[in-house]
Amino acid sequence: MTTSFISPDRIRDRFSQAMSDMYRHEVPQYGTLLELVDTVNREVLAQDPSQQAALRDAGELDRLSVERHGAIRVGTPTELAMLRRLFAVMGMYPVGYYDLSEAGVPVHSTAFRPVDDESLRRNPFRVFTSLLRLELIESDELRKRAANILQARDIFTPTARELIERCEQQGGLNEADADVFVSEALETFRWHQDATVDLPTYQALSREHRLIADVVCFRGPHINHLTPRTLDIDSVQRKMPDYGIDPKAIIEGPPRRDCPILLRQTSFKALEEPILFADEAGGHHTARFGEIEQRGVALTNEGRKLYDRLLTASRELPPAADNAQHQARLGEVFAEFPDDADTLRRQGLAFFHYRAAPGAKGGQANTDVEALLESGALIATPMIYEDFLPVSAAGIFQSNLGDNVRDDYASQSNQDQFEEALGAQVTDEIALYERRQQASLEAALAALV
Ligand code: OOG
Ligand code: NI
Repeated sequence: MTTSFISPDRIRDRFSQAMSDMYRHEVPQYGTLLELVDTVNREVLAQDPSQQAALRDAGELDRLSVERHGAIRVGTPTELAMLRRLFAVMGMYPVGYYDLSEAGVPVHSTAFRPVDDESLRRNPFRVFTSLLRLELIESDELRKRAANILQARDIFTPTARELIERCEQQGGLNEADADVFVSEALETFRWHQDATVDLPTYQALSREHRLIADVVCFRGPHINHLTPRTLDIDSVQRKMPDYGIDPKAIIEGPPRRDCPILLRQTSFKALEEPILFADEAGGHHTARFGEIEQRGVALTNEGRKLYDRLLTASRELPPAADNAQHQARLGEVFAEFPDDADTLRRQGLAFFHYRAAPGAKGGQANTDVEALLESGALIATPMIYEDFLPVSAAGIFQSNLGDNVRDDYASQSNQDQFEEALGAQVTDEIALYERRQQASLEAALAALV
């Protein structure tokens, strides 16, 4: 008997759709954000037919409204390791290591995401996944209490576990199993308004850090935000209040540019939600929000160093009064960063995807890339940044934890410890862009012979 497996890309596509439907239902304000993003995207396309044509050519137009990422936080190495296996079913693998302790958030993180060109094109959905670092809790008593609470929960359904194992053994899932997998996997990310602990325990953990209470006190790692893609983040930021949405103070990441780099993000502040505690006490918790993102070209190590240097310089300026002022200052500081694709490429600051022009032949011996680009035989397009930025992520975390959050955890980057918990190594994101760029160049040159 032959079984045919459905591609992990399709499972990821169904999963991200199911997650979006669930989240819109759970957090109605997120649905409002999606409407705003859709309106702004339509406006941009109507004003800019060339961008519309470019998006259509790239097969992107009907995918515009598909969510680009989500985020969760887990409590134990065992949970993280099982999540790695769950995401692998959908073709999502751990890329990058982010130490957030430096920014006062006691977690370290990775992004589970598709890695090859074709899978990224089909559906780039990724999940920013953080592991709580209980060892950063000072009080012995509280640390042990949190560990015990986490030990007692299982965040996966028995059927999800079974299907993950089946997928690993068989090398894939058939259509029917994939459907069941999607709905069972979804259970892990669902919101529960009944906490697993009593109110005093919640309060004690919350006093240590709001994030610790968020991870420890519930049955599972509820999805805490989803993030659609916008074509004009500045416009969405300005219009949020008109839609009754309260945006965070500033847009994170680089300023607006002609040639966008990396990632710009903003979010609306987490909502206060009613909770029923295990002792029947009622209370509130703020956890879930909505975010939007706009992505630009991925930077090489050199480019990233320049970005980090300029960002640090901008952070040394006095705090801006509002987003407009913040953006204006950022723009001045970033004037030093070349803002056209050719210069970024020639100076080795950004990654590009190469392809042979249709019908072009460059001759066997011609591997002079500049000459081929010049003649139009070879075409270079910016390679989109698929990852996250630790300073921006910290800003997103902080704006959703509310005020008065302690932030005195020292930087304790520990990738080895994270990988041990994960049960695998994370892929270095820069090396991955490098490989994809090289492979596209080799394929393009071969096509020109
Ligand atoms: C994750 C925050 C980071 C982003 O887009 O940088 C993030 C979280 O709050 O759990 O999602
Ligand atoms: Ni996010």
